[in-house]
This record gives sequence, structure tokens and C-alpha cells, in this order.
Amino acid sequence: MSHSAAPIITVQQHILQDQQRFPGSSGEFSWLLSGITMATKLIQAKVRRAGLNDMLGAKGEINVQGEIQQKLDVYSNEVLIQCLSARESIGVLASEEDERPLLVHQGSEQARYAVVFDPLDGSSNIDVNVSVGTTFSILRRPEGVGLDDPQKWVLQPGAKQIAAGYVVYGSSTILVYSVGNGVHGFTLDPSVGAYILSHPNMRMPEQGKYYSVNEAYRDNFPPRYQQYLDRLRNGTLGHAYASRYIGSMVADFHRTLLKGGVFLYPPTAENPDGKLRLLYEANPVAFLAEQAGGTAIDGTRRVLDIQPESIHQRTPLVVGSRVELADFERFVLEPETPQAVASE
Ligand code: AHM
Ligand code: MG
Repeated sequence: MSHSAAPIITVQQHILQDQQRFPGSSGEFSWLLSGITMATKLIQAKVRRAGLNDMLGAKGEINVQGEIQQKLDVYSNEVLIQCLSARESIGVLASEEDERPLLVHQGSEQARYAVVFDPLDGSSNIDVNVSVGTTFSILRRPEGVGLDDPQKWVLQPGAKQIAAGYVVYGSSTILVYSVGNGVHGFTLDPSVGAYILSHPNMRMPEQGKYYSVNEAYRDNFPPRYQQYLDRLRNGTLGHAYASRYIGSMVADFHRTLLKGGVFLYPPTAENPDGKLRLLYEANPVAFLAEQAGGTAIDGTRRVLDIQPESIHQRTPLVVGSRVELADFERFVLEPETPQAVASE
């Protein structure tokens, strides 16, 4: 008897297949990634109960379970560190929440990877029940660099990421990751606690209908960015765009990945480097965008080519579909071309 139903694939099975791309890794890479998936399941459980936690005890107080109430971003950070520091293959962890990188398994020869993450991005949205997320980026220990210099493990251009991804805690919990072999999305089935492949081989549409930017800051954007937004609105790219802005990068990017369009966090007069962090916000998103057929630039350069100078450095970000990004590059980066001038 033949069976026509599609197979059910969990993220663990998928990672094991992907791992064959890393000869000699003998299971350690899938073990590492399973630390991330475990942590995000714990985080999502806490996020889902956020309103109840507030009800059961104010921050800093002891709740009915005897736990001290913690801010969710602090909790998320600790959970990731707890889950990842059990993996012998990891030597360095760097988080948005910690000023310096954290050393784990000091002296272990097996420690070959660094993991950089933002444990709870967009956390100001928690109070109003709007999507938040976790982002992560995995780097290989550079040749000849020891544990005495953890900064060097993580200060590598995004093009060196061997894996990156995010989890969006939205109306469902979705994990999206890539090991440089396409982008794949998994939806958490909360009844069994497993991430199930729901979005294989994600491709960003060539063009979308939305732009996504905090337009309240528009007057402070460089003039060319302002004019670019006008082009999107006035139909220069073939249709008039609508806007969508959640204020959680992970959620705004997730929509851009699925529906196409462009997400921007431009430089402003006060913040010439924008707001987003290069290592654990822009880099994972840029890696996924490129893997899905999109483009990510900092306004002038490819994000993945930027050599980071410090762990928490910021970068402007323009990421999205090919058509929107090609127009950005033509219009904003080469403003002297006759085409750009003619359409002003
Ligand atoms: P956070 O890491 O403090 O949560 O800040 C990052 C968030 C991003 O998720 C989002 O894209 C951006 O801040 C929104 O900033 P703004 O309110 O300036 O538009
Ligand atoms: Mg953040």
C-alpha cells in the first residue's frame, strides 16, 4: 500500500542532515543547535505566560512558585547561557545582555564555536502582547586564536557565520535558520514541544508590497532615504507601497522574508549608525536574507562584509527583496545617474 502523506520532519532530523555539510563534526553541531532550540522552547513558554507572571508577583518579588520574578530579557539570557554552556563544543558566548563575551569550557580543545545572540529582541513589545524574538549567530573559532582572546572569536565579518537564525514568538512560535544551505522554517507544535518543518526552502519574493521603517524619525533620515520612501509610496517601483512596522526586528524581518518588500533602520542625525546591533541583529538577518535570495546592506556596503570593531557596535540596516534593494542601490548610492535625477 502506498502512502501519500508528507513526512513529518523535526528540526533535529533536519539539523542532522545539514550536519553532513560539516565533515568531522560528529554530532557536535547538532548538539550545539539543540541547545538553542531547547532554550527557545523555555523562553517561549515564559513569554506565553508573561501576563500571568505579572499577576502572580511584581518584579523582584517572590511568586507563588517561589521564584523571584525576573525581567523576561534577563530570564531569556540566563536560559540561553544555561543551555549552551552544557555544550563542550562552545568556547565563547556573547549576548546583547552582557557587556563582555563569556568564556565557557576554558581550556577545552573541543571548544570550536562561538555563539552570539540577542536573547529577547523587541522586548518593549512584551507588555502589549506583540511579537518578540531571539536571534543567534554561530561562528567558528578562528585559526590560531586561543581562549585568552574571546573578542577575536566573535569579531568576524558576518560572511564567516556558519549558521544563523531566529525564533519569532508570534501568534505561533517559529524557528528560522540556515547553515548556508537555504533557509528553513519550523513551527513549534506546543502540544508535543517539537519544532516541525513547516517552511522548507524559504525564498524571499523578488518584490513585495510593504516597506517597514519607523517613519516618525523620517525628518532625521538622510534626504536620499526620505526620497527613497517617496519613490516606494508614489508608484515608481510599479505600485504604491503600504507600510507595516511592528518595532520588533525579528517580526518585521519575518514578514519581509515571507512577503517581500524592504525593512529599514536608517541612520539618523543623532544616531548615524542607527540602532540595530551588527553582530547579533543585522548579521543573522543579513545571512538569512541572502540565503533566501534577498539583499542586506548598511546603506552603502554589504552587511556581511563589515569587519566588526566591537561586540555591541551598531549599524544602519536596509534589508529585503531584490527589486527594492536594487532601486535603493541605484537611487541612493548612485544619485548622479541620469535615471535617478530624472525621476526626482
Ligand atoms: P532592543 O534590542 O532593545 O529590543 O531594540 C531593538 C529593537 C528592534 O527589534 C526594532 O527593530 C527596533 O528596536 C525598534 O526601534 P524603534 O523603536 O526606534 O523603531
Ligand atoms: Mg535587540
